[in-house]
Amino acid sequence: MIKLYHNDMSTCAQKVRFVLATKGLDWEGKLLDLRRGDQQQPDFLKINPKGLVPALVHNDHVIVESNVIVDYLNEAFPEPPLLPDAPIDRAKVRWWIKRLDDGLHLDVAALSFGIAFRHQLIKVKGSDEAVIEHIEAVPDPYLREVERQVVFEGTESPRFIVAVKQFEKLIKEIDTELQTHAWICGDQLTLADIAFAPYVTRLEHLNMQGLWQDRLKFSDWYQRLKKTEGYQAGLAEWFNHDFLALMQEKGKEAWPRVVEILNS
Ligand SMILES: N[C@@H](CCC(=O)N[C@@H](CS)C(=O)NCC(=O)O)C(=O)O
Repeated sequence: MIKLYHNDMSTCAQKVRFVLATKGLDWEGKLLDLRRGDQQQPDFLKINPKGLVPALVHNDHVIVESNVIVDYLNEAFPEPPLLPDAPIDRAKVRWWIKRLDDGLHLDVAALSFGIAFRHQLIKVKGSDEAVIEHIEAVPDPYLREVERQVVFEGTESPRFIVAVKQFEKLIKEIDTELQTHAWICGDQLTLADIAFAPYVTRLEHLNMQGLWQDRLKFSDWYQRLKKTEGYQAGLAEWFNHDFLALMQEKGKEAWPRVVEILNS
């Protein structure tokens, strides 16, 4: 039995659900409300001391870190393969995915909180003191620091500016790859495409699709990705419409500031 501790809109959980669906696996889910702080409760901290979703339990083994989880699923359930055959091509996939852990994941948190989730957190918690208490309780020091910076300073935060620039660069690089092959690492859909799908989706939800309006190969890749069964079952079916409405509204307000950053 596979059990997944997850959240409907978490990018890392979306990635894992995309893989589970692509492999046609049955799984049982435990949904955590991240604004309420379910991930900071003692029972969950026993599963993932970092207080982060997703966490996967398979045959009584706990596996955390979404990129480790998808690699594990690909090895434990080989069909269809989501890594290429040649070692050099597998290395390329891993290099792309590593970039998420090297910074892009925190960049998307900076964008999401800086534009939209800050408003949700302030509303749910009711006071600045309660927001600070929530942030101070985030066990992961890197995420805690990002939240601390962007929740109060929003799109003016230096951390937000870095994140916009990093995604502009990433989209250009993926578009360059796609000039010569259909998917990021060749002519086969791999874990690299799946890993980036939730991040591009988050940008779209935050009304930042202008970042790729002139990047035709990138736009085409994203449209093809969205049509896959894995995307539909792993992402689209879980979209939380309250979150989408908030992200759209706040994303539209923030777009002029994003353009200002891109032109600076
Ligand atoms: N490196 C981790 C990152 C996981 C992560 O940051 N999860 C977020 C949701 S996408 C979370 O649980 N956040 C909890 C919080 O904001 O307190 C992974 O790839 O699994």
